[in-house]
Amino acid sequence: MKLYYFPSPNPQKVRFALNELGLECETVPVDLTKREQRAPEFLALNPCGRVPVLVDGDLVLWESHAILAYLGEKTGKLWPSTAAGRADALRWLFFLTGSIHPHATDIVFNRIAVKVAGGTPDEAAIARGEKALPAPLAIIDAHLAKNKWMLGSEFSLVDCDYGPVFNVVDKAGFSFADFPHVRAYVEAIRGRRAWQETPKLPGL
Ligand SMILES: N[C@@H](CCC(=O)N[C@@H](CS)C(=O)NCC(=O)O)C(=O)O
Repeated sequence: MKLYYFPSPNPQKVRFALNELGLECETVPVDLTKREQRAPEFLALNPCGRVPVLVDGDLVLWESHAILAYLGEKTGKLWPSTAAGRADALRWLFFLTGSIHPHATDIVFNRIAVKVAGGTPDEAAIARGEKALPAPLAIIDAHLAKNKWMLGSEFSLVDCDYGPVFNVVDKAGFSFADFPHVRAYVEAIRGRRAWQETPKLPGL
């Protein structure tokens, strides 16, 4: 397998998952600061011009959540074995996409990505993100009050999804003071060797 990678949250989800699963995978760097994601060869793999992209034989797959689901189905590890369990996993992946990512991105993009890639922070977007993120985070906090990991007592690929996002939201200065279970979860993610071995940008 090959993973087209930059050390930002969406590709980190996949690298973290590959590390947890112990799968061999070549990393192909795509430097977003040099706009390598817009190169014609890369756009031929992902017309959206975004990382991650996983290539496994004839399969060329983009969208981090599809890749996580694929790795779970392919290996049968860190992924539920029942239809109801898999639906639960997908529910949390969709929840991250639809209800958390837009607000997290407003904060993280404007506090971190613009510094890395060059640009001017949109302060109104940061304020919007800070206002909107607490509602979905409260749902996750209540869930984590009763569950050690996103799918219950066992670590799963869904945690490979949430971990990198909450890590960078924290690094972007969003306060988890009102979300103690999310706070503890971020520290538990950071304690995992597979996460420690996932490449990161300096200070993130
Ligand atoms: N929904 C996509 C989002 C991928 C994404 O936004 N990746 C960012 C890095 S974290 C990227 O490649 N940005 C480059 C760009 O938008 O030009 C996924 O989950 O894979």
